[in-house]
Amino acid sequence: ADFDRLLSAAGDGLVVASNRQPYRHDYGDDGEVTVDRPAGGLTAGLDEVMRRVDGTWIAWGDGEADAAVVDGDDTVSVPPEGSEGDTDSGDANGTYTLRRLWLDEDEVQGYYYEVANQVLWPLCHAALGTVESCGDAWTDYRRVNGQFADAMAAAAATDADGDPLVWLHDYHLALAPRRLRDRLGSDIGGRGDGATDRTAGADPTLAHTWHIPWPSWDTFRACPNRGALLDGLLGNDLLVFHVPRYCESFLRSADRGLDGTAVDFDAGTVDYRDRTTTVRAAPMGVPVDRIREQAESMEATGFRAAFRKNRGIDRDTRLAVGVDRLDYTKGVVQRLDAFERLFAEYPEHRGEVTFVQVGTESRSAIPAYADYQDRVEAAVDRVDDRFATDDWRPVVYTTDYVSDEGLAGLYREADLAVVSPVRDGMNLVAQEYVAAGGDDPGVLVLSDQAGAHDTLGEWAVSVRPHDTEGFAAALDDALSMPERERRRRANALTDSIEDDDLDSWLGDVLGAVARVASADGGVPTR
Ligand code: GDG
Repeated sequence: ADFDRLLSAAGDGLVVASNRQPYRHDYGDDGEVTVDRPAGGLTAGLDEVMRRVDGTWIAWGDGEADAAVVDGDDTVSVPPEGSEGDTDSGDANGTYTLRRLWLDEDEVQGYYYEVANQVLWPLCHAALGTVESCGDAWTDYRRVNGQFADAMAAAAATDADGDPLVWLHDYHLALAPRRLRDRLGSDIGGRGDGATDRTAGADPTLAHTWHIPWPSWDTFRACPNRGALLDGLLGNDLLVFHVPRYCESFLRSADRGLDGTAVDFDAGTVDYRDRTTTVRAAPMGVPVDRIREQAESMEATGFRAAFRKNRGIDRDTRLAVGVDRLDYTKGVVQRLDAFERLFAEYPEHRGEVTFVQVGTESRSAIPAYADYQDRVEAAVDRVDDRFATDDWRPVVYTTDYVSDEGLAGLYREADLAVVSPVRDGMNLVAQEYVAAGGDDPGVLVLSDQAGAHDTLGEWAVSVRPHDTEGFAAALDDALSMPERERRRRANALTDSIEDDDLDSWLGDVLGAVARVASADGGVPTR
């Protein structure tokens, strides 16, 4: 995609805001700086875009309050100086500014753990029984969103030759767009000298991608802060979800949940205060070429052999694989129930196939997550106790971190991937599995509750995660699928993820931004 052209159509500068930072800098006792490279996927993709346009990325400086004390600065240039070996000079053409917000413990608790992850996350995944009452935490969420807005306003001012593009990410920042609009129209920073901020003349385009589902209105109306959330998000010019279903739910919520909105369902727009917000779907993709290279690397090949050896998995045993953050939305417990049913009802698979679950620890400070980890372990033990023999294990479960190459190798080694969330905005693992496939591709088993099902469902084996019996039958089908059929589906899946890869998604979002910006809030053509 021609990002440079799209970006110049969209504006002159690019400011990205996300909860997670793309790089972590750690400062050793000897003063040496070490840098964690961005993980794969979106962060790495955006990092490349940022290098091309010399923009500013604003994020929570997670985990390094000490660094702020050490160097007294919250802004670094990426790639930073003094990080020998960590900058990949091959593609590190260009630098950008990483501006970190240092949050105190109470803010992290209220903004991140309570509102973002115990209210908005379960609400948007329709897990109302898991939503906690947020009380004072709402104040922290509002304050941190205000801090993001201040930082965005300052960054937009630096880039303000024309009208910059501000691109926000996700449910941590729902109030920030409105706060930023408020800043832009007034004197910020409490200078009290009556001078308006330099950004007051600029009219940045605000785009926001929401990476998780938007729930139905009937679910969303359970949220006591629903009006404030909608008011916040309608500060954007463009709001992007993964699939049209979420756009429709958002439009319905905007129609029913906030006074003063005028919603055009056909055009996908909301008029509110003196602004039009355009709501669009753009299904996120994965960096297919990069994953394919990783799957073919020496490291991947080595990992595959070592994994079987270390975990006692016979060379002839077929593998099914699941890869998830340990989150109650991911359906890992239901998946283990389905494997238990498979081995009980279809005994011919005993001794023939092992299910490997990679479970990455996540948000463990939240009780619902700690409980979930226990439930997953209990289910693994139960299936193992029931079916394991001296030379075969039905389930291999690991919480060890696996490198990107190792993961790509594991995908290629597996005869099936089982992606069965009970609800999931998109799910990138489904696409990564297809991207890593080689000459002898496997079968994708995919929940109809994942956004990815809207784009890949036709060629996957579909499951409903709570229908244990149907799920077990689907696993049996997938394991017994004739080679011709398997290849036919794999080819179609591959075509789909190649057409809609990460670059194409970035291009789609930037293209939608350009149309919104050029129509000056009018209705874009798509
Ligand atoms: C949110 C939405 C949406 C996991 N374990 C390891 C590892 N991973 C990587 C996977 C994949 C990523 O983590 C997980 O992405 P998902 O899309 O499955 O899920 P969320 O984290 O919930 O992300 C989701 C996404 O945002 C993007 O918009 O698709 O719906 O919930 O990339 O590969 N990677 C490595 N080692 C591991 O052990 N290297």
